[in-house]
Amino acid sequence: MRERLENLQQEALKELEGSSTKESVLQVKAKYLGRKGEIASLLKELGSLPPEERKTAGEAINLAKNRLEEDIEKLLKGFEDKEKAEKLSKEKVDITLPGRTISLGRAHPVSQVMAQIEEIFSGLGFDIAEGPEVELDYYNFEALNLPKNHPARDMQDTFYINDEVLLRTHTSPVQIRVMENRKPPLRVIAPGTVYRRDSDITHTPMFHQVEGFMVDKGVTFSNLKGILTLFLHRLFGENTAIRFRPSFFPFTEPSAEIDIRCVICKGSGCRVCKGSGWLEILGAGMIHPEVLKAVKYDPEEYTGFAFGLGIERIAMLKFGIDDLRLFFENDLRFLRQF
Ligand code: 2U9
Repeated sequence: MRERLENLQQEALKELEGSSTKESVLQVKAKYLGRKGEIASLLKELGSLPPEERKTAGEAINLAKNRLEEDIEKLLKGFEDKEKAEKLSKEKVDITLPGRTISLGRAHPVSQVMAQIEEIFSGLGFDIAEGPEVELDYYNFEALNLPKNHPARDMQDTFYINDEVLLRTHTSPVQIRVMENRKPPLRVIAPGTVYRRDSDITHTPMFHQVEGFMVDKGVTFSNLKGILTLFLHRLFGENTAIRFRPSFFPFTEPSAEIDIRCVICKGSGCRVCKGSGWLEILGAGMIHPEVLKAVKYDPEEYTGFAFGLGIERIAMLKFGIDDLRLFFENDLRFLRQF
């Protein structure tokens, strides 16, 4: 037994010396120290020795086992340290390199104007409401006093998904949904993206609007004038001259268009205001009784005004931008200016 143990130890050491990889050391480990390995089978044979020899033989085997384990662990640790050192040297970073600068973004001019308009109306007690961009024909047209055969529903202007579903052409459907779900008094604005089949120098198929309305008992055209004058003064400056002109919209009666004195030429006439000295900024009017009926409000009890404006147009005037397409080209040289 002693001789076999010594041979086994020598053999194991020789095999370890010849092991140049972690895998081959692990193979040696399994061969000698594994559950069915050489040492284990020697230990099993202890039972067949005379009882007086068992103790010393057992101690010798355990001693050999421990030495072998130590040798193997030392070798394995060596391989692991080497692997780690190789990995670290590959991952070395040059801490003297300058760091990457964080480039700061900013809000798109359309978003900036939108935020400013929201702030003004929030200050006047208006809530902000949102709704789906893919809308039902009913909310986009029917409930707004635009029945199926109405000329203002011109098919050319609307992206239809099917007979009843479309991309909203204005944010008015948001306001219909609000009125369906809430009772007056109501003061709400609906900012958002809208879609029209229009594309030329002054029109893009997607643009942004803010619409708003106020409904209560006894709301009059004076309230409309007061709120919208205050709004335009806050947006364009207290000294901006404003005029109201009669107009027509199917969803308001009476209706008006509201102009401000041209911000470019201050009224003397230029290319932007087409020589008139005035810029059309807002559409508005008293909400049509048919619209109030559609949301089950009694037009004898409640009245209200509504208005709408295009954000890109306001942004162009505020920032002096002369080409609508610049908003949608994502050119950083343009966007960094605001
Ligand atoms: C409800 C009832 C009435 C919203 C209104 C306008 C007039 C208007 C245009 C301005 C430029 C749209 O972006 S634009 O092309 N809007 O002139 N909008 S009154 O009237 C409503 C809205 C909702 C329930």
